[in-house]
Amino acid sequence: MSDDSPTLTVVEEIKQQSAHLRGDLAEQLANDRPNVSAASEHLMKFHGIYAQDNRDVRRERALTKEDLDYIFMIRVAIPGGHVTPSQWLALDRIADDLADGSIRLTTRQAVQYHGVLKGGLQPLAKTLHSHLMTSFGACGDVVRNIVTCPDLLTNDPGGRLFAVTESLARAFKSKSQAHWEIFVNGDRAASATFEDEHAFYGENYLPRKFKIAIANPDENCVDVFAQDCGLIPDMHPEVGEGFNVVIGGGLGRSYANPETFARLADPLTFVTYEEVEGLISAVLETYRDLGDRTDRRHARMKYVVDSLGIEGFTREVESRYGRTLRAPLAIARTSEDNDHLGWTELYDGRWQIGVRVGAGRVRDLADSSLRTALRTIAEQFDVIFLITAQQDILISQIPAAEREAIVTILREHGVRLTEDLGAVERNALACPALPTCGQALAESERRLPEMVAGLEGALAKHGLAGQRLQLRMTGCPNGCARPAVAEIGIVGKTKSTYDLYLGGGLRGDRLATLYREKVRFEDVPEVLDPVLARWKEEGVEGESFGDFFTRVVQS
Ligand code: SRM
Ligand code: SF4
Repeated sequence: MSDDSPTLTVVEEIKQQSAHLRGDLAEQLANDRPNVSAASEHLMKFHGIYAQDNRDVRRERALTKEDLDYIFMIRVAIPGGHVTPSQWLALDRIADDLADGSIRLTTRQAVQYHGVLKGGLQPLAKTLHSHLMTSFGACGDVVRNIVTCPDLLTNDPGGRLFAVTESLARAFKSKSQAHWEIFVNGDRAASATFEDEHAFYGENYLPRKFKIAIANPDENCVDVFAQDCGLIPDMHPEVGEGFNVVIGGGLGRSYANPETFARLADPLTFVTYEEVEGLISAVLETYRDLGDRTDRRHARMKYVVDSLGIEGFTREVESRYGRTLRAPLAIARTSEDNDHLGWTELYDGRWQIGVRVGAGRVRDLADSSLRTALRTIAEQFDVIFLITAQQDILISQIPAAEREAIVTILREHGVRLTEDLGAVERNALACPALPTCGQALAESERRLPEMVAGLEGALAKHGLAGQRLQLRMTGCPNGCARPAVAEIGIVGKTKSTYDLYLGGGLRGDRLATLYREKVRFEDVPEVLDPVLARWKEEGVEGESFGDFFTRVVQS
């Protein structure tokens, strides 16, 4: 390497020297220690596993000079969030047998387990594998779980978009056999197809994660403009059915690095169904070649798009794609997002019920046993489960005659249905944050109910009870619950304070702006009070909070 070669990050070296994601993971898993080496921690992410520790006991353990309480988080990639009843039953059993008793639905339609011990990682991977699921590629510098609007999966007579979701997930899964060898089979013999493992990702994989979502053209429940690559189905007057492709979105920011920012995706091109995989390959190659491998905080594709501009980025994609990109169609302004909660009749006369899951945490509590209710439904009915990008669950393909029985099970287990939900509660999102997330600066999921109650109280005070108000809360500016595009985004700054972002919108096509810094958790409703009062007084009929804030307060 010449002297002026850029210094690559440590993670780049670890990837390169890992023999396609193997490293010394097998030895690390086999030893008696409760944790793994730092290099293995990085490699494990590609296998969908995060090394964590229970942060609630960090301090007391430090005082008594005990080791950290090491635990692992495993994320299961579930393309489109589509789960069969037998898969759900397997996921349910894992929660008790190997994790902390909960199934955590994520904002990208995946499932996470928390509190897994090192000895449980291989059994967990084996169980997933035997039910045709995997955590491989759910994290790491690869294409992440493909998100798809549930309506495109269950309300589509041809099942074409389900096929696209699955084929993109397959096409961009790393070909490395490492996960099979180390976690599933336990057999460390070198793969017979070692050469093939270089396919597509090469030795260094991508500079960072890459996110794809397929949106409903009529609404934006998947937050398509927050993705590295978004696909919006449309009909081209000359080439027929296909997708408008938007690229370069991403919401993460870092307080320590002012060069980081949230960005909405730009339109790139229109492709047919047959062309979509080739086009995404060219985009990924462009990113693979041009992404910043010297600073992981500045390595997402949005920074490449931003620095080249959309024209420059287009030329780079064209040179790898081997042809000129077709111009994108004008993207219709979608209506507000659909949370898919409550009952929907499907095209074939069957039904779907969407059930709210507070912060995506499926578990049994004293007053509501959602986990048991879903398990009972999975045992008794031939339905499909769909995890949404709002951390909720849909029970789909229900014959009309079984609707009542399913509602009875939900009610008997104390599950609150759509009609029981408060207006803020219904759509509020929160990331896991403490005690598991190593990056959390403040609480999120655990204090969401208090924040919801505070905001519902503030709405009621102004005679706005029942008005929709979209709240998203995170424990740090990485933005895992997508607060950067929310009407109200509450973002952890210090242990007890949050930055308030206002004015995103229900169509997900506008970034929220910083309204107040370092607000104490308890003070959030009070700080919002004057803006809510103005919304009541000056808002026009039917105007959402985000639209009002942008039109009146921010201007
Ligand atoms: Fe995220 C890192 C949880 C969706 C931006 N995210 C993390 C980690 C793994 C923390 C870590 O690096 O140590 C969190 C695990 C905590 C825990 O204890 O479980 C975590 N992210 C989540 C989930 C579970 C939040 C949720 O409430 O559901 C979501 C899992 C998605 C999935 O199934 O794949 C999740 N994360 C998102 C999203 C939203 C999205 O993708 O639609 C974003 C913003 C969009 C984006 O990527 O720009 C997001 N997560 C981040 C970032 C910032 C990345 C960046 O560009 O700087 C990090 C930090 C990082 O990667 O270094 C991060
Ligand atoms: Fe952790 Fe921050 Fe993501 Fe919340 S937003 S899960 S605190 S990384």
